[in-house]
Amino acid sequence: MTQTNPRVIAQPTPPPPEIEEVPSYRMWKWYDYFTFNVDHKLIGIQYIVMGFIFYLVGGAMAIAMRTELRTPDPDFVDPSLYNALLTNHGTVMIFLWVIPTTIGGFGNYFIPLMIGARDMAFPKLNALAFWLNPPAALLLAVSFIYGGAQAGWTSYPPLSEITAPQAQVLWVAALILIGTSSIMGSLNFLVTIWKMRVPSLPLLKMPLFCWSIIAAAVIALIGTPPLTIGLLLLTFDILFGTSFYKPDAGGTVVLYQHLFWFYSHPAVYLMVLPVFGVMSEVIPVYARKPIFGYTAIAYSSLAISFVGLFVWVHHMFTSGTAPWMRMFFTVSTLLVAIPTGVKIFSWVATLWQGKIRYTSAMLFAVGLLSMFVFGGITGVTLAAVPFDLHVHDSYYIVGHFHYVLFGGSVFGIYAGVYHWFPKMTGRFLDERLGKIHFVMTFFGTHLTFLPMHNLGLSGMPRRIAMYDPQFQALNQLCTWGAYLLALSIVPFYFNVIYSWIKGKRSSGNPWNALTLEWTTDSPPMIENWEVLPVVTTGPYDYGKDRQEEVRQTD
Ligand code: HEM
Ligand SMILES: [Cu+2]
Repeated sequence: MTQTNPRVIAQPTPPPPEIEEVPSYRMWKWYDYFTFNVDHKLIGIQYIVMGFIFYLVGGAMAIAMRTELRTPDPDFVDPSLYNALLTNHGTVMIFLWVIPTTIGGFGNYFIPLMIGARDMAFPKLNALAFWLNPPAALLLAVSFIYGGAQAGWTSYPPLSEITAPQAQVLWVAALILIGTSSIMGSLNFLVTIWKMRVPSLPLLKMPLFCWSIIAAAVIALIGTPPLTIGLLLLTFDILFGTSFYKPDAGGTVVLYQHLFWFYSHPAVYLMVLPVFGVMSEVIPVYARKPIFGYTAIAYSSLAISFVGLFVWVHHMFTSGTAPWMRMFFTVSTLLVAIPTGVKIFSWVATLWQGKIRYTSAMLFAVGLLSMFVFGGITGVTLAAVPFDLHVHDSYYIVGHFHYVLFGGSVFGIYAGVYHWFPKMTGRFLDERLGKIHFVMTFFGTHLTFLPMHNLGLSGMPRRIAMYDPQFQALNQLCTWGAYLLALSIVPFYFNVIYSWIKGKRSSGNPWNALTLEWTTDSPPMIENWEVLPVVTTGPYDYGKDRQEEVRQTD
């Protein structure tokens, strides 16, 4: 096992030499990935591969919607199929692509490696949590036999109680399975990080990715149960004739909105916090500089998850919410911008005067920075009640959340894959294809989602398959952008599959990085280390003249 010599770290790292040696230790076979296996690395790969399959499914639904929206009339799919595509596009992209890939995938693969552990605290629970997802996906697929859930990914009653009830109940069952998986995973992460760090790794020396996973796990643990209750009450209304959400029988639809958004707004932080963690792992490595404001970044993750639990009513400013409540949630929503800003400025300060190497991972990280600032600023505009009343349920909203979800989470996932692929597979991705992928994705994202803001400001509502002809030109621009995004994944998926089999072999630490996952081989042996490491340096001490180095003891 090669140990990195930190003294050479100050210079931009030359491309790693070609290595020929094939790892001699036992490794999982391809068929192991289809089994109930408790190894955290294998489970991590199961989540990532599942995520990238559902990215294709959610993306195909998006392309079908955009093809429909090329013209003002419903001439590609009929309106009820459009409703089903819309509902399941949002559901699949959030619950079967971004959340499982970031937390389930990167979290499972790298948390134990980053803290010097051989596995997660509860390996069997870990495997079970993964295997709750494929049946959930199956339920969503079966729901299309009944026309598919039709009421949007928010599934507000009364619409969700009167349209496609069988499909709606299957949709609910799928979300409850995924929610249970998320609760199990969060418990596992918190106990693992708290109890299984090597003794030489205090909390405030952990890689920042660990802090982002802690923050995300807390959100999932607090937010998921209310969502589950809200969905169960919806099912009771549909199946057993109760009236929790039936105003004419004493119920109230606003109750559902509160239970739904108490989870679903913090859920957006479930989707960005892990990629914020990826940002803090990627930027110092390719800027060759210590991260700026380690402690501030660590605590800002916790601050985002704490304040983020008190903003959900900003989705309900048009639901007859009392003025005092609007005011409270306007202020709390604006407050979230502060810890987010702390991260953004710290990353910019880290880049400042760095010896930056624009690898594909770094390009996506810097791309995320610009996309997220844009999406974040439009988010701040929506916290202002007078403005929100005008653009609520318009394409301005659709443009806003795609900048933070696509420009944020998806860009972050790409950065993580380019950065960690050599560690997970022992081979490099092709950087030329990576750069082509980045350019197509960067311009495709702007072309697809920027015009949506204008459409919304001009009054185009969301969730409709037919619209006023005045909106056609900008819709066509969005559709061409979506086609470019669809095309952009070709060099990426080809690169991943080809490189996984035939890519240049990587050493244990091709980027000369300092966090613990890079002290293992690539890919790591099943037990991760022969002997557990002892940490003697900070995770991002690049450029610092350091005598110490990571050494082995038993
Ligand atoms: C691949 C590129 C994507 C394209 C072209 C795309 C396109 C769209 C369009 C056109 C709509 C609005 C449909 C309407 O209101 O009538 C929509 C809705 C939505 N999208 Fe995407 N999207 C993409 C990626 C994503 C990603 C990565 C996420 C999340 C992680 C996401 C989450 C959502 C959600 C939650 C909705 C709202 C669904 C609803 O109204 O119930 N999308 N998307
Ligand atoms: Cu929100």
